[in-house]
Amino acid sequence: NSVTTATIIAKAEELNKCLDPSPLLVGLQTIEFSTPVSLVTVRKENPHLQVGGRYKPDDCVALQKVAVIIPFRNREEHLKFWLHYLHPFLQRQQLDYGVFVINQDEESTFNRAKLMNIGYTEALKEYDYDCFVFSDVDIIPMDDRNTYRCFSQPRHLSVSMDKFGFKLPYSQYFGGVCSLSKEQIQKINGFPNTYWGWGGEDDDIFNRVKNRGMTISRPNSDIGKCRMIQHARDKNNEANPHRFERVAHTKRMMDKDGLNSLEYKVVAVEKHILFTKITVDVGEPK
Ligand code: UDH
Ligand code: NGS
Repeated sequence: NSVTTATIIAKAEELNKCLDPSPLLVGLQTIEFSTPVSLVTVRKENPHLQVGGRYKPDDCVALQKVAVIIPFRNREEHLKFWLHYLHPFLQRQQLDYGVFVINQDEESTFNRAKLMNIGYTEALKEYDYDCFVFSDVDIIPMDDRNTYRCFSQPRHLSVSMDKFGFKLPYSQYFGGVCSLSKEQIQKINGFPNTYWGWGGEDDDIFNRVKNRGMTISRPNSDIGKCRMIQHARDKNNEANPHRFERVAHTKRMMDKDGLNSLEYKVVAVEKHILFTKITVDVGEPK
């Protein structure tokens, strides 16, 4: 009967789990941005991808199902480097993963944390993901021992960035790349939707995690090394003048500003080989 079939399948999957750590890891690698890469090349480098930027190992059952969410607008060159380096990296980590580029439509002020909430919500409509990695498009990890998966506490992954001299800029820094399980995200009501423009939203997320009694997990600074692609300030992402005041009030705001107040419109969904691109209208600051 169906109960025994389910039990047998669960047992077989258990026996065939991928190893932790993955035997395919190579450790520290050089990362460089001097030679541009094309999407045609990246597609050739990754013949085992399924449409939408999906992958799962074919010889073992991945330990986690990971949705990688990239808040995005007008950074095509960075995205090519990201795909070039990260697809092979995630495959060496033997993850069952999908890549979601959440593209903010039009010219309105950029809203990174809201795009992250949207990525979480939209990815869950497609597959039973249990872990969410949120990555800036311009950050590339150097060492594949830095596993892009979830841990028993929310994890900060970009702990050792070249632009900060390979250390944390301050101990509460939670920007760049982080991972949270579905349960961890629900516990903090997702991310704030009310940070328009640059700065502070990552500190707000740090506060949410703390306020719910969780701690931040991190790799050590060798394994956590990463490079950022240098760039000029973007249009319509000026420093947010309200950021300090907002960060001071996370505790009061976090139960009413987050997944439970998220509103947006999906403008387009494009399934490419290398990624799923979801263009969204996030509205305007109130
Ligand atoms: N992002 C976009 N498009 C934008 C703005 C932001 O895709 O127009 C995304 C992207 O994933 C980026 C992330 O949001 O990596 C964070 O934004 P950011 O890279 O602007 O933040 P960062 O702190 O830089 O890296 C701030 C401006 C730096 C100016 C430095 C001049 N030397
Ligand atoms: C803090 C910002 C964070 C930002 C971090 C690093 O001051 O959002 O600097 O910025 N917090 C506030 O502004 C409240 S960086 O050096 O990458 O430009 O992530």
